[in-house]
Amino acid sequence: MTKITTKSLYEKCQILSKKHGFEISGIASISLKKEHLRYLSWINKGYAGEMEYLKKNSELRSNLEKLWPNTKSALVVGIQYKSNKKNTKLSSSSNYGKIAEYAQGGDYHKFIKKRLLRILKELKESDNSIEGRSFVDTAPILERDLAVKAGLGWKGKNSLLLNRVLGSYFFLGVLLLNKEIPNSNPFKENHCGTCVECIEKCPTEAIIAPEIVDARRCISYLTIELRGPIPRHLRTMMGNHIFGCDICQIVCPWNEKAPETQQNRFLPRPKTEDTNLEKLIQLDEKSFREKFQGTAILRAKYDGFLRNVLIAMGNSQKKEYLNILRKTLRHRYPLIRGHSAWAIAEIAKKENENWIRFSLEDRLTVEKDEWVIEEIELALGEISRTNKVSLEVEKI
Ligand code: B12
Ligand code: SF4
Ligand code: SF4
Repeated sequence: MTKITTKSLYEKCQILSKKHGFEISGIASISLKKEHLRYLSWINKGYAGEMEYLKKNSELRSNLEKLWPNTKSALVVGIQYKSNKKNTKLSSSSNYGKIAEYAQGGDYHKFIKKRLLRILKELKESDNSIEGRSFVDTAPILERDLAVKAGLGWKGKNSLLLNRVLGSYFFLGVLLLNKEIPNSNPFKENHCGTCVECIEKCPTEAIIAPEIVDARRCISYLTIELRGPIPRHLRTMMGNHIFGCDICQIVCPWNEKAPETQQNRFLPRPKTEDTNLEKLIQLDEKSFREKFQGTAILRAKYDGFLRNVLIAMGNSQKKEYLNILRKTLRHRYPLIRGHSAWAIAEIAKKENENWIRFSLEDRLTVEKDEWVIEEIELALGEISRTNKVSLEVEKI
């Protein structure tokens, strides 16, 4: 079989990327020394929180040859997932939880990986000495930095990769190849200009400087990656986000005219769309798995997802939820019991009814988990404090 020239390999990569549904693609050089130093400083400042996988093998990120010794270049691809379908229930009612756009359709990891492998297969048909390895989130790769080098766009102040046509609602994937391929021109401009919308509108002030996100404050991290309790000082800032967050993308002017995805797979699934909080909190583990099968939502795990739902219920301050929360106060998962106590206190702030306090005091006599006991005590403290304040206000 004749060997393909590097120039036509470059063109072939672009053509095949389009053919397999990737709207944007480019070839990047594989050295990321400057970006790696910044990455290390980000890790050392503790911004990764409990994402241990980001701390491991950090040296691989600067040198993709260490990740796969045959690496000579990287094909970087982007695929749009934005849907124009609006969930009208969400905008009109706080009975519903918000799921980030990327997670409302089918999971992207396997889908993108498969398509990258198809590209590889077709590249091999022109030259069977071509080898490759495909990655989507799965390896210690600085995908957005590689994407800048591949000319796909610039890193916005929210740290996401922005493209002038697609905005930021697209996924990235990387195919490492064992051939030297001419590099695309790296993207040099930064089109954020003086805009600071994402920084100003982030509800938890997680974007601490342009391009730097302290993940420990980011709702996406809190609702997806964090396994234990949500830090108390951040709970009220989370609103009704129950999986991920899109605020720093919604407010971005570059997303206003972004086109809709061409992939039906990424459109919201009817099952995922129904995010009625009262229904979600009553899911058992089996029905949770069935409802969200094939979506990224399973990553939060059952107790983590219900924890998020409880935060949204507490933030709704709806009295109707109190009965159900008394039940979840007895749930078999401590994480759910503890957050139920918090949600009860948030709602009880508005209600001056003794039975709410009694139900927490009652639970305190049987609870064995230390963290849950602390949450109940804090909830009781919060209720007496706010009720005292409201009684004093009444006297005035
Ligand atoms: C870990 C991770 C997260 C974490 C951390 C977020 C983050 N900003 O890194 C959490 C869970 C919070 C997260 C959230 C989201 N994520 Co995410 N995430 C990843 C993952 C797996 C690794 C990213 C990583 O390595 N982060 C580590 C830090 C160090 O990277 P960084 O921010 O680029 O760090 C730079 C800055 O700190 C900067 N820096 C440091 N010091 C200094 C100093 C100066 C002066 C300057 C200028 C810069 C600077 O340099 C560092 C290196 O470039 C990638 C996939 C991948 N392998 O790349 C997806 C990825 C970034 N996520 C993605 C998505 C879609 C999201 C969400 C939108 C999901 C959602 N809707 O909830 C949110 C967006 C939140 C946000 N604004 O970042 C997409 C982004 C696509 C795009 N268009 O950019 C990716 C690429 C996944 C994919 N394959 O498509 N994510
Ligand atoms: S995803 Fe939400 S919480 Fe995270 S940085 Fe963006 S706006 Fe802030
Ligand atoms: S909202 Fe403004 S500052 Fe933030 S990424 Fe978009 S253009 Fe850049």
